[in-house]
Amino acid sequence: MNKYSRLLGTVGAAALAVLVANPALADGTAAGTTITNTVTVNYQVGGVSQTATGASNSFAVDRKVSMTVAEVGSSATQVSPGATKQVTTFTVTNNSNATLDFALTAGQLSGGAGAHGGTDSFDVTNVKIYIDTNNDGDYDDGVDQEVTYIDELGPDLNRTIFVVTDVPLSLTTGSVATVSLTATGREGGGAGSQGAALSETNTGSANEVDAMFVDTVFADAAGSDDSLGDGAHSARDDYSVLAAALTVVKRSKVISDPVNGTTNPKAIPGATIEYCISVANAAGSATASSVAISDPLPATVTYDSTYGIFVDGSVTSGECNANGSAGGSYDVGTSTVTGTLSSIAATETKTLRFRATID
Ligand SMILES: [Ca+2]
Ligand SMILES: [Ca+2]
Ligand SMILES: [Ca+2]
Ligand SMILES: [Ca+2]
Repeated sequence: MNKYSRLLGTVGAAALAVLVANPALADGTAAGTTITNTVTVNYQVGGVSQTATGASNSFAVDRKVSMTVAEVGSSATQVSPGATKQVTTFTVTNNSNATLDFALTAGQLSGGAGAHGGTDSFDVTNVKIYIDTNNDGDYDDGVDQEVTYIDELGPDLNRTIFVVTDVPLSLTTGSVATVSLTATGREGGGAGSQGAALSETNTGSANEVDAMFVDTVFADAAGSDDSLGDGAHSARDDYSVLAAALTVVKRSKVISDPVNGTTNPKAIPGATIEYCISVANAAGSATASSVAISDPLPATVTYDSTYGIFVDGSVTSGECNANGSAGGSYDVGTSTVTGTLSSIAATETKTLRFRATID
């Protein structure tokens, strides 16, 4: 029998006057609130009304501990290989009827199904937890503070929490890292410090002597990485990699030689060779930018400064076209041709061309 039904049994159907000190919240009457119930009994003796008698009963409302961790949004955070400070966003809501602290921990899957499809295939690094200090819903580097717990979160209130991580290099498109955020209820412990661990109690419900004792009941659900009624809740989100997949091909062809000219030329000393470096990006890939090419020439050829260097040309049927715009440079000291291609989107191919003569 709970406290409320026990009281009803005591007073029967007599008039009830329930005094509730705190306004009702979505999460119920605040823990520790004293509920006083006074009964009045009127009676007569010999047909004459007598002074009324009565009784009152008080008890304290117990503490229901419950919280919800939820991912913000419903898709993976898309990241580039090597990207730093990549964000997944969660909310932590206090569904308890008391102000509590909430310890925060971030976890990672080691394999298994991702939160948004795919399979967990890597771990992010440098995992940190931040609170949305300025309450704008976005992670602001240098503004939002790194935390290990939420301090003094009142009933019905929530905070936005960011899990911020770095992504390793050399990952391919479709790689998934699943992270979880777990919030564990703690005693409030005062502002500015994390309160003690919570545990369920069962003191006040056994008899009325202990009615003013505030018991603690875990009413939390099972989340992605916690259990039913364990004083904690959790949710997951994914990082999904979108990488560029570049293929580089270096071609050469003989343009002319000192004997045959441009008709069926051969690669004899004095012949002019055209080098073409093509860079292709695979379908479904991220756009590659700042594509910088560096090509040290072998000692047996001499760079053709008259012809120059052409960037952003195209390839047709596996052959480099004689196009592109003048660009790039040649460093005499290191005998190196360099040039930068403009951004290469998925399925695009761009080239860098130059000529040299065989010594
Ligand atoms: Ca992982
Ligand atoms: Ca913010
Ligand atoms: Ca606290
Ligand atoms: Ca739980």
